[in-house]
Amino acid sequence: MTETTSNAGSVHTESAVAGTRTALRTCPLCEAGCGLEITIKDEQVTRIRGDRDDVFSHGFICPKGSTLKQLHEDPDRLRMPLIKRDGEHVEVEWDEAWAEVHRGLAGVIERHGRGAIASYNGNPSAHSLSAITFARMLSRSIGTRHHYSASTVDQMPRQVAAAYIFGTPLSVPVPDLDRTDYLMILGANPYASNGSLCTAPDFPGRIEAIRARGGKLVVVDPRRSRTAEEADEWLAIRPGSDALFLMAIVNVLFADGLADPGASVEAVLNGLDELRELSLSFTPEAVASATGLDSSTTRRIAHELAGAPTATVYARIGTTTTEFGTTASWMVDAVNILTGNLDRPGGAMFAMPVAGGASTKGPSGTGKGFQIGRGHTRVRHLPEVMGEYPAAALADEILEPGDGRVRALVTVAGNPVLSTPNSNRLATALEDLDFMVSVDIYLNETTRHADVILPPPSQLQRSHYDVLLLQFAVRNVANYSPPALAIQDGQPDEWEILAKLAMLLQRAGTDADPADADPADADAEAIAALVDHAVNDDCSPIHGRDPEEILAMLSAGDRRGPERMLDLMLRTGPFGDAFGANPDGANLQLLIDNPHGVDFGPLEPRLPEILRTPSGRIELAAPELVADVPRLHGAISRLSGQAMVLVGRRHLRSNNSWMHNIEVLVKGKPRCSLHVHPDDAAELGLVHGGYAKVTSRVGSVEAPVEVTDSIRPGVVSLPHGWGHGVEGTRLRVAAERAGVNSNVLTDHNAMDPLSGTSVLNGIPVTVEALGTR
Ligand SMILES: Nc1nc2c(c(=O)[nH]1)N[C@H]1C(S)=C(S)[C@@H](COP(=O)(O)OP(=O)(O)OC[C@H]3O[C@@H](n4cnc5c(=O)[nH]c(N)nc54)[C@H](O)[C@@H]3O)O[C@H]1N2
Ligand SMILES: Nc1nc2c(c(=O)[nH]1)N[C@H]1C(S)=C(S)[C@@H](COP(=O)(O)OP(=O)(O)OC[C@H]3O[C@@H](n4cnc5c(=O)[nH]c(N)nc54)[C@H](O)[C@@H]3O)O[C@H]1N2
Ligand code: SF4
Ligand SMILES: [Mo]
Repeated sequence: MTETTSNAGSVHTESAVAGTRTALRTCPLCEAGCGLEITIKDEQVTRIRGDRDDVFSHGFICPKGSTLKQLHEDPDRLRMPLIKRDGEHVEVEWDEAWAEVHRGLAGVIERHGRGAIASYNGNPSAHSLSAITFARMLSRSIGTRHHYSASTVDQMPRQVAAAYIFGTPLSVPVPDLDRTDYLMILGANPYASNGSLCTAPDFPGRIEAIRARGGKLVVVDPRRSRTAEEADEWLAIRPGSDALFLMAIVNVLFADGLADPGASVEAVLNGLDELRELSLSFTPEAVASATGLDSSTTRRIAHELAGAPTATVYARIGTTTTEFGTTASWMVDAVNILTGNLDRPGGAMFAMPVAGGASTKGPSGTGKGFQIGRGHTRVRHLPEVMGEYPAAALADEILEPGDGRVRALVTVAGNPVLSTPNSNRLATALEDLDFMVSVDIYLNETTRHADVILPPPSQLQRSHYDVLLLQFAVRNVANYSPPALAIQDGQPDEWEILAKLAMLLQRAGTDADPADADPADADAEAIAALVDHAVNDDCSPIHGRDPEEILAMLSAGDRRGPERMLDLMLRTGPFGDAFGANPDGANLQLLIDNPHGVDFGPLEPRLPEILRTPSGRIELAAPELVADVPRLHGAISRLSGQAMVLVGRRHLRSNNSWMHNIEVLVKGKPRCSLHVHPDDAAELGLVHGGYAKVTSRVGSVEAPVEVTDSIRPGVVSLPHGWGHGVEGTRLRVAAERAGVNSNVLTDHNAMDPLSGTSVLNGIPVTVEALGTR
């Protein structure tokens, strides 16, 4: 296999102590992307701390960042492929694993055709340079529409709204944290999560700076989260009602003559009058019983947002994973626009991604716009969105007999058995498959169903650049890290695994020998196609150049794989060197020479250049969004009468479902507990430290109770990603603090129809006391 770690030593500084060196590496665990300084002695990591010279994170790190060492050393982390034999996973050599993958896929294709293969991509693939550059090759090679991912249990609504309004699913405005005077956060808890769709290392510090300079923080959350505790004001909203609250703010902005987008935005704004019409009936009084927020508060907040020198509204998972996720995201943009805060410092701005930004491609100011529904799921007829189907539809597609039934599954960095709705049903479905292959570092609740597991090297053995997440950064920065530790002999890099899997999928059904599929060939083909595309694209800065010359420049020093592709993205990006045309511009060498990152400055206004709508204007009342407003109306009375509902929460020392095998992170008080308000506890006979049975339409779990006034009455909270200790998994630490899986309770039928995203917050439940144990 191709060796891609050849430049690993280039930024390492040898210290005075013999055999000791320092490596710099961006943390890949969450969206903050903190710079890490890693001390390595005799090829063992001895210390990880924040890189004080990192241009973006300035030394900030959370408790998870330093555990990349424990993750690397975790004896349960897979180093060799596993094959399931007689129901048990056994270690095998790579060649044997590949032969098994080839056999398995070929068998399914022979019996059922290509339409029977599906893929699921999980969250860590959004942070992996290998996956960013090669996962597309893999999904194309599958040759079906059956793509599923964690996006439809996460941010898809935010992307769909942005796509209709601004033209691409990556044109998502981010709150200009460092310059704003007023920040309103809905459904996000950056003190635990460190932010999402807002790449901002030390988000908490940036929030504290707002208050230190005399600004205001308002947090809208049914829980008094850690972030709410730091806020000037906490609004304990009823789960699922954020779209109504924001619509009421829009109503007030129009009614009280406060709506003023500003001249430059207004010059490219469609739909202002339609939005005014739409908002008429959503007065603060009309929605008050549904949101649980009194009308005077809503009015005051609208006036504060309009009156602040600058203000920005930011909303995340507590608003996107609800039945009105897309509408809530639309309303966030609407409020930012109407208060004159879109595209200006201190408001909501667009990043200018240094590499690979969708919003920097194609003709500026206009584009094809956005459509969904190129294909529908077989069973529930749910539309395709951004090239994928809802994760919550996967189990149906496997279990329901008939033509086109899914019979094989490829998972990459995903744990859908803990992360997607009605997970018991999905576990049953996975057992029913003819063949499953997983690219993953653990034998866990999902991969235990796989016939073959292909483990990539550890995070510290791989290079890094956040192609995706830097598209949502609060500054324009670029930071590349080479691998900190060398890859073991014979261990393929993650991109090589993905490329080879793609090749086997393409060749399945032919009599090609799997041993002949060399990732280097797929890489060569892919880069040639990318270069060809760039020189033929009249919007590219290298339009008309000689592809051979470009390819030779990219391949200098034997650069290959993700690094070579990243170099192309950097050089053809908005700050790029355009292969000599702009000699001081960015390229990979610049980033290698600047291992603490390169700062390209604060966000700058990007209107109208950023727009990619067919009209070349902001579509504030896109017909697809408008068509769903009657459904929002219909929810007012239902939400007003809502009984007990379940929401989630995150903890700083946890990371979705997969960092629970790291002792230093999970030790201490069990985190997977049910938060209950004292009034509800009294009424239901629940006691602190006792157990409760929580039941929804689709399932039930038993969890320890924590009585706390930090939650709104009528709401209980359980974190997701737990429920370990299942037979056939190999997560010894996690099994000791197994917790329960909250997605046993979430309903696969409940979704935001505009984006196919599951409702994970505001789940109707009943809660019964079980006594103490
Ligand atoms: N109820 C409820 N459910 C939720 C949420 C919620 O708030 N509430 N949140 C949702 C959100 S936002 C998300 S993003 C999803 C996450 O859902 P998923 O992406 O499905 O799950 P993760 O827990 O991130 O699991 C990541 C998997 O990748 C593996 N892994 C880790 N690093 C690597 C790597 O470098 N390479 C490879 N190949 N594998 C790796 C891990 O072992 C694990 O199996 O969960 C969603 N589910
Ligand atoms: N430590 C840690 N960090 C993480 C992760 C992790 O698992 N652990 N996961 C990463 C991932 S994949 C993501 S996507 C991000 C997510 O980052 P965030 O969006 O900040 O996610 P949470 O911390 O879960 O905060 C969501 C908040 O929404 C609230 N909420 C629930 N329902 C509603 C509602 O209907 N309305 C409103 N207004 N609020 C509601 C919850 O009480 C909770 O406080 O975090 C990332 N960072
Ligand atoms: S905040 Fe996120 S990126 Fe920073 S150290 Fe923690 S897990 Fe890593
Ligand atoms: Mo996520």
